[in-house]
Amino acid sequence: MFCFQCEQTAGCTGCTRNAGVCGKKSGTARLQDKLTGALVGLARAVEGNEDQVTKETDALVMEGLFTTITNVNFNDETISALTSRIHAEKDRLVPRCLDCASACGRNDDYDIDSLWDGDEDIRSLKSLILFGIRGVAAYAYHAAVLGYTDEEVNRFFYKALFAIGMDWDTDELLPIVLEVGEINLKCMALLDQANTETFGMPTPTEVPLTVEKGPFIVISGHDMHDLKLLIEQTEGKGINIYTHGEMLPAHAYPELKKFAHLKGNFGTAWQNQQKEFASIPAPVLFTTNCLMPPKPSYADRVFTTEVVSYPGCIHIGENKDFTPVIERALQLGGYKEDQAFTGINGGTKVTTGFSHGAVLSVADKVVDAVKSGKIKHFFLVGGCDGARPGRNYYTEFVKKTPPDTIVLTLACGKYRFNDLDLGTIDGLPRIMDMGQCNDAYSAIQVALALADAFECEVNELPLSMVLSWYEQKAVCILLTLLHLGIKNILLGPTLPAFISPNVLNLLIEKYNIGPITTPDEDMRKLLG
Ligand code: FS2
Ligand code: SF4
Repeated sequence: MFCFQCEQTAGCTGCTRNAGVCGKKSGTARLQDKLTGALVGLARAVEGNEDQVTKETDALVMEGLFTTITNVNFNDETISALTSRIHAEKDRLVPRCLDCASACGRNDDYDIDSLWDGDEDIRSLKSLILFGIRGVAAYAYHAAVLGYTDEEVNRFFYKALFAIGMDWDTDELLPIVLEVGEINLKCMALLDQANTETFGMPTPTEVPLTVEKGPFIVISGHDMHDLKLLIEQTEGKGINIYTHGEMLPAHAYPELKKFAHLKGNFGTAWQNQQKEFASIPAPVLFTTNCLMPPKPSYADRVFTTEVVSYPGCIHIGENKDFTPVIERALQLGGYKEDQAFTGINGGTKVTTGFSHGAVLSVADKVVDAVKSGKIKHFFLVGGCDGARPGRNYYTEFVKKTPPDTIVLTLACGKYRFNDLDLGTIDGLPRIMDMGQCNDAYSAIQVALALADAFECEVNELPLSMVLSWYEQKAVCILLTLLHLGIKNILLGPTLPAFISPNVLNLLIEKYNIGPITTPDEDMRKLLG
């Protein structure tokens, strides 16, 4: 196997043995490569047959890309079945290829090994495209579930997949890399619209970390629609719902928070799940990544839905009947007494919901605080969490931010510091959680609004971005920031293995992107 798509890749170079660091087996990795090769084949078949593309074709591409994101699908059976569906769709588009006597190979699947074994700069650029569109596809998938799609986003998937299969050089691939960022901005806007029109504009909300006595279900991942369905199906059944990981921001949406049995948040970021789920008397439902291979101590309490799948775990299918999860919750019964859990810094509650709507509603206050010198600097400390040592950098960095600065955050990396009480500035909390990784859209909106208020470029604002990455959604978000021309981003805990030295130099020259160093040194540099 060869896989180097995530931050924890073996030796910071690539997972090559019998299994990846994430637990993905070599056979599964090969099937995921085949699936990706089939998607490139489908994109080839679409070329010239655009009028034959249907909603089902688009949905298949989104599902195929999303399935191969880190910590989503470990199930050979479902991956193979999906590949067969992609092949069947290709056969529908180019039926004559099947029985052609002199096959030209024009619509063949792509052999991903030729990418992994190819020139390192081409491999780097194509990896940025491939991993980036995997991230975009996840966001497009969540929006589509709520009935929101964007033709331009869908069309781009075929363009990008087609490019991956071509023998193109740096000059041809680089614009497509940046286009991934541009399209992702559109896609995050689409998902923001889908979430806010469906569930209302998030407002700042305090979320307790205590789990109350009685039956409960923990729901993880990013899919708000699944959460809504689970809340509705558990109403009046004496079962409480607790969010986990990236589901935490759900508490801030009016149409979700109105349910009294959506009680609080359980646990911290994804990499702690094997420890945190080991002894809870409740089932856990995964709607998306990040799923780790469940330990025997709790594997029979793990349920999956949508593209998430793990061999042996019960999967809730398209009918969305959560009865098996509900029955398990009632059978396990929950805690006998309330359990007071804390965040990793000892805090008993966290706050979320500082969406662009919430922050921009007090934009005057923010602008005044900057003008009067009460706020000297903004930091966006956001992104994914992970298991690699050194990620406590982000906790230390936030603790060292001066009292006249604001920390905006998003995604699961915030669990390193979101239970800290850093106080307020003129009533504005010093830590503002803007939501999930896709709510980077909110951070971008706020940055653009500030630039507008101060009549300057985003790069001229007293704003620094200190980002943490892990999986492929972070890749597309980073590409969006680069597409917007944002400079001086600090990235950690390590730089992606798939960025070759030449591509890195290019990013440094154009965007001055750099690795994190130490909290003290970076703070000095950023405030310097
Ligand atoms: Fe965190 Fe995992 Fe949000 Fe990522 S829970 S690393 O999927 O997309 O962030
Ligand atoms: Fe390794 Fe990450 Fe790929 Fe898993 S997803 S095999 S950990 S590089």
